[in-house]
Amino acid sequence: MMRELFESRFGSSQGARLVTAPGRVNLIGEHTDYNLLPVFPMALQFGIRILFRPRGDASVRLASTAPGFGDRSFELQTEIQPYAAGDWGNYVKAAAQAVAEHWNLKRGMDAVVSGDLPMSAGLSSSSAMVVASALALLDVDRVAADRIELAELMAAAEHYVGTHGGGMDQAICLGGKRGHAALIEFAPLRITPVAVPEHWRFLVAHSMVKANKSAGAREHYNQCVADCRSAAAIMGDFRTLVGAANEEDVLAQGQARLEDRLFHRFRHQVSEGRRVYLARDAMAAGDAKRFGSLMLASHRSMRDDYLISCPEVDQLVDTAMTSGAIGARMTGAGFGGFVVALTDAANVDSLIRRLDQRFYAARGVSGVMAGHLFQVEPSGGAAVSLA
Ligand code: NG1
Repeated sequence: MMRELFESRFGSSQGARLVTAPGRVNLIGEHTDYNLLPVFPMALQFGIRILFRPRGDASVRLASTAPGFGDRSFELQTEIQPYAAGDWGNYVKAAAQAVAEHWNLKRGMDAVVSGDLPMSAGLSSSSAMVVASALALLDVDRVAADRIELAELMAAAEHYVGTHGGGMDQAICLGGKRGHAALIEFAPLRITPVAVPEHWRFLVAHSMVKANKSAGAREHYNQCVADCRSAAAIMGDFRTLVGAANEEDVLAQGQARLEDRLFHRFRHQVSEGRRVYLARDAMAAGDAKRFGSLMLASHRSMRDDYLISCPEVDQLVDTAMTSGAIGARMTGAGFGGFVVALTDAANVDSLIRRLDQRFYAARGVSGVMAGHLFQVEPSGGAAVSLA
């Protein structure tokens, strides 16, 4: 399908190359990355693929296999004007502008973009697109970029689309390791793989509420970032506070000094930052029960303190728990999107069946058939290969 589309638009695909960039599921540590607090995601077996062939000039010509994603074309340069907000081509432009500026790249490409990742659902389709585009353009000019440097650059580059996000998605997309989750810490960026125990299984289930980050959810997201900046201006660096010996003292000080809304934002940050390290330890020790209870505590914190959940997501988390999950929580930016649930190999089929019966059947769909409910596997990071 990609090759046919390529040939119909751009002629022969001989010598074309393929870049694959995975989406991710964040296991714990939500909305913490933009405060430079740690996160704990894993790369997925699904993602974005770009079939590309270098051009002799600076044009970037794009086609997509996704219905409704029309062709796009622009020139590679250090100041690229964005398309209208929400346009898919902006994710390619975001990467193009950054790599053109940083590595002084001047050669464009013909490219077909394809993906098997649900969009706008908290599985990071956007960053997979940005990272894939950057790797393709770097490959065109045979630049071998350092992955940590590229992850940091792409995190900043994605602000081009209007979301003031942190650096989790680009880091795990570039630094994922098969069979592993990763503890990601920031400033400086560090990616530490942690093996997922062999019998642990993660499922993702969509709430059927679309979290459209290019529209209304973007303002909510940016508001969270702005609130944290305000809280940090009063309380100081969150990293120091998460590392402080006595969490209760830190929270009592926060309560005394912050107005109510900021205090709730602050409490989520401080407690979530700690939970990430505790969850890393639980996974390293193979303690699924502990990991699951940290996931649940994270969900409550997002629901009650950070106010980024919604009734459908809460119901899905509850349904997962009453259907045999060891832990469950919303994952990603929130305001809808996916829930991630932990179970073990012996129970994965019954959890899928029950979620289908108890959550999706009531909404008139089969979660599995509709692509709302599936198992995710810890996968490797983005790569370029011969097509
Ligand atoms: P998703 O779930 O892909 O919208 C966003 C941010 C992350 C992080 C999470 C919440 C971007 C590109 N991604 O991810 O940095 O803050 O929300 O934990 O903005």
